[in-house]
Amino acid sequence: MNHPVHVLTRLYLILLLFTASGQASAVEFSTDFESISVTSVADFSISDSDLSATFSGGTNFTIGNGSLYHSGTKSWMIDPAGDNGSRGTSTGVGTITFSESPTEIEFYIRTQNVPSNPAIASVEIVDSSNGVVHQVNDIGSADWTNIRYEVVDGAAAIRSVEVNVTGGGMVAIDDLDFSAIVTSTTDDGNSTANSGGGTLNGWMLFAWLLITGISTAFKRARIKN
Ligand SMILES: [Ca+2]
Repeated sequence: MNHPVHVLTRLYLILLLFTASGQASAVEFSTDFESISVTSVADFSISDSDLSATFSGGTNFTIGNGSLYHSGTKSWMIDPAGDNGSRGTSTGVGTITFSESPTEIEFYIRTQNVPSNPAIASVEIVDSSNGVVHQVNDIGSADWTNIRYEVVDGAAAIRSVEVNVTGGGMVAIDDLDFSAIVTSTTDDGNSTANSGGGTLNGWMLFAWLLITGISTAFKRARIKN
């Protein structure tokens, strides 16, 4: 087993294992909420570019109030807690979860203008240890608020986005984009376009195995001689 040819065979097998492993790439998700219609409170998912997001606690349809659409004629809307007739019963909380943890997220949010009983809304971005990493409390009805958050290197991954609304009107979320690292497996030797750290880590592991393998071969050759 200490013949250099055997060492090279083992290194070749390690290389094969490496090339069959995943290729990490940054993927962009985008939705304008126009492609789906949910008229009473229900969970629904939207898919785009190998990613998906699940929206819980709200509705998504053409309600006929232009101030609740940042684009088109639909948005994701959450009612304050209680019975809201044909839209069903709301908890006053909307939650977004993701197929892959976002590295960056952006969307627009606005409350419904009800002068007699203004809606009050807040947004929390929650990380994998249930910590609130970003919070915006002053969501208003006068204009859209742009929410944007980027995970810095080494920080905990994003688990969810939570939207709370109280008062006399709805809160609407529209034009949501996020980025995430997706690992894809190729079995035909063709690598996918990638810019993620996974590939770099893979090559570093391979280089380390190559160096230690050659070192072992030399040591064994010296012992033999
Ligand atoms: Ca829209």
